[in-house]
Amino acid sequence: MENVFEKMRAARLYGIVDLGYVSTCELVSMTRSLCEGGVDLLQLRAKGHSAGEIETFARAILPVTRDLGVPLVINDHPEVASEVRSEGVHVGQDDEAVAKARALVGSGCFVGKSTHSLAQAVAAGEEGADYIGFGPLYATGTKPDYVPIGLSDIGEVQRRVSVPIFCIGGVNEKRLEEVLAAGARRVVVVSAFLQAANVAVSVRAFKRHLIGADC
Ligand code: TZP
Ligand code: MG
Repeated sequence: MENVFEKMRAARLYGIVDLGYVSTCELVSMTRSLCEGGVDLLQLRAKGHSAGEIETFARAILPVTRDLGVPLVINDHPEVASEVRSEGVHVGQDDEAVAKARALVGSGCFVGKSTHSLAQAVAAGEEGADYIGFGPLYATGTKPDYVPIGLSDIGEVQRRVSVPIFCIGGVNEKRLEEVLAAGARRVVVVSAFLQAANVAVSVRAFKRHLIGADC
């Protein structure tokens, strides 16, 4: 894959194959649908599964993500990212610090961090994250214990944080217009894609809307 850091920086649409919504039997086909639909980055999120299981899942989907040229990001587990040589790893506020994750994955793997407020976003930028997730913007069943932060800080985060900012949490095609109007440029979508009747069609339509907003 060409320079994965450049691919990550160019990414606008970040999908997550989340085992809260997808059975292990569907993992590979769902990965294919998301990638064929047009996600620019794909995260493997498997809460409640062991590192060994996540490594197995990652090895199952890597041939698909590589074939379709989509960087794969492993959530929560830098040691798994290192083992399978994924293109990226993602850590949360309660996971390894960015420097520790980077030491585990090496310099060829980008490191993203979840943030849930303007202060956390600024701190993650200073900590050296290669990108940040910012949200949840809206209440979401994918992260039910988190208070939504709304749209009002998106513009300020864009001004104060220089790394790519992926807005996340309850984003769907109906809300896309207002998320973009609030200043977002990059978004993450989980349940709206994973619960769609036709995943690839849904991703393709969303991407057209997202990119079309540039014109
Ligand atoms: N981090 C902040 S919100 C969220 C994560 C992982 C879940 C986003 O999922 P959805 O289904 O797109 O609201
Ligand atoms: Mg985490």
